Amino acid sequence: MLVAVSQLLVASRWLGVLKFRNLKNCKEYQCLRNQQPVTRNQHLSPTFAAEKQTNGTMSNRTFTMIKPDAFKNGHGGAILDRILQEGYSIKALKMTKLTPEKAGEFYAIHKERPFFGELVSFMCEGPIIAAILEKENAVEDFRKLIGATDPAKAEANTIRKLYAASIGENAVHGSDSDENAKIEGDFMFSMLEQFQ
Ligand code: RTP
Ligand code: MG
Repeated sequence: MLVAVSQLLVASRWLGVLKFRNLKNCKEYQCLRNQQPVTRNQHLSPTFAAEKQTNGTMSNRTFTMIKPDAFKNGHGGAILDRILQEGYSIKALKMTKLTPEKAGEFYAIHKERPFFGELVSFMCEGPIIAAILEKENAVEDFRKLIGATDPAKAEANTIRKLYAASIGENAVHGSDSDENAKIEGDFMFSMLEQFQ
């Protein structure tokens, strides 16, 4: 009896040392169960979250997708390679395929535009590669790196100039603000898939 009690005490001490947590109380677990993205700040310590806010915007991260045209034409590897060469580090990465619902939600800002239907069906045509990228001044620099929406107007050596065929099928997406970079990254990646 005494032996059993002492074993129980030892086991409970180890559980304490290992900081076992009840999975159901874990935000990441609840987020995955509910299939809802959780904003990064919900996971930050209060001090760190405050620092991020007082620093103003989180200008060191952007979100990108290598669109179905570039993927289908075999440019995914070259585009990722170029992104790394330009000094971005990858903080989240996945190959996936959008549903019309998800593509429509992602580009909801354009829902009144005449090209919306075409855009949604193009984005669901095949696999995409989604990524969160980090570098100083990431959003603005990445927009320069991809070039103008219409590849015919894009500067030489930009990703769209090199790999895109038309204004509709233009190889890559890049977030247009720090705020949208965070929203889009959280839309595509759970917190468990985003790295520091
Ligand atoms: P993105 O959001 O994909 O990075 O592109 P963007 O900011 O350069 O351009 P945006 O105005 O946000 O348009 C979103 C995407 O819609 C398609 N589009 N088609 N047919 C057209 O006139 C037209 N205009 C835009 C493109 O795929 C564009 O990237
Ligand atoms: Mg845009």
